[in-house]
Amino acid sequence: MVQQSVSIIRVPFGLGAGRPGSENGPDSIMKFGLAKKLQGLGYDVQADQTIRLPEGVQSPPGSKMKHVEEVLAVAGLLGEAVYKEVSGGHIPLVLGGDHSIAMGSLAGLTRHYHHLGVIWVDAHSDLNTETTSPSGNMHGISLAVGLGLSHIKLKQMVEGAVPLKPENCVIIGARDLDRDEKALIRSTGLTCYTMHEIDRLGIEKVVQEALQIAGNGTDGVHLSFDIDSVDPIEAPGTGTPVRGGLSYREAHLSLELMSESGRITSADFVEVNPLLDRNNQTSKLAVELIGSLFGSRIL
Ligand code: NNH
Ligand code: MN
Ligand code: MN
Ligand code: MN
Repeated sequence: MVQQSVSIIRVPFGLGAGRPGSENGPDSIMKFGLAKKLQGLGYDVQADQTIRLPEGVQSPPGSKMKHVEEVLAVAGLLGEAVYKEVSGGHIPLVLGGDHSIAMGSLAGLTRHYHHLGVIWVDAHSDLNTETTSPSGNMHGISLAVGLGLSHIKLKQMVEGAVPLKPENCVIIGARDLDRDEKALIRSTGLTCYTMHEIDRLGIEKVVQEALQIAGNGTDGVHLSFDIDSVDPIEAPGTGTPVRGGLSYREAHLSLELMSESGRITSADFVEVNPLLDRNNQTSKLAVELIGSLFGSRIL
């Protein structure tokens, strides 16, 4: 991290996911000591703020994609908040909520960084569009929206936001991709390190390459970390667990390497679902992993 001041933004919003509970993620993560941890690592932690769905916003029933209006309203407010923090010199740390909120982060960030690189750590690629989505869940389209591949555009959320470039976007940890997402990965040329590449190359090489790609010619690098990237043995508290994920050590090493690189300028941590958790294991893991991103080390 280049800057020393972190702005925590809680987004207790879960309507982009197929099941309830991720709206309780931010408070649960905070409860397990995130602010203290960051302060202990030497960061100035700004008083945290909460982005809430405005009252009365409700999508009409019957459309294929669910809760579009709610997602857009939250993304607009989050985008403005992220823009304000990042342009004020703070590192935005966005706590979800489901992964649809990343649209808001990307909208706010790309207004500030015109050439933003993105590292998307996820069991999924979130590259569906309203045409291809098999579920109608908005959290499955957020990276596609970021890339300008959906009818929904970042600039609808924040004026001046620009689409991401596929050559600066990297997915890490994928193991559950829909048919059209696979086709899209091939045609857009964004880089996707599935669990297969992680097994073969090792997580260290994968993350080093990812940092190169996301950092190449960019003025900022955003990490969007979906906790379902981690194996469900370690992170059971999430809405769409997929076996065969990042081990506890691989997850930590990834974030330690990103921290060491000094290139990450903002982050989302999303999809922690306390209702599905065992003994708050997943919330506690999220606090630890964020610690690694901000410089926590064993020795
Ligand atoms: N690809 C599926 C969909 O579009 C699942 C997405 N679920 C996620 N993404 N949790 O990270 O609905
Ligand atoms: Mn996701
Ligand atoms: Mn520029
Ligand atoms: Mn996911």
